[in-house]
Amino acid sequence: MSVSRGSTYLAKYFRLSVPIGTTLTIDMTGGGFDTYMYLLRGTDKNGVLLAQDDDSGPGTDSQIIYTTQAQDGTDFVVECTSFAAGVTGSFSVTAT
Ligand SMILES: [Ca+2]
Repeated sequence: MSVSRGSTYLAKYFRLSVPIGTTLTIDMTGGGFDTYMYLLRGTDKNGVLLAQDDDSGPGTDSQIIYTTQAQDGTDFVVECTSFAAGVTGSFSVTAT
């Protein structure tokens, strides 16, 4: 379930660890559903929200570009979820 969007939303969480000052480009590509994505700082799904995105990628896909700041530390969590409740499907996520 999604901490950010509610219990009726699919959510998958991925941890990242990157140096301070890294510009992250995170793309979530939906397999036929409208994606939504959050970037949190911290080591779990209860981290502090840094950014969120609905449709900045192609179509209804999500993209977040974020440069990590000193106060963010080095640990981040990406929450991959859906725009609409009750949606399930496969997706791919990349961080570069
Ligand atoms: Ca979307």
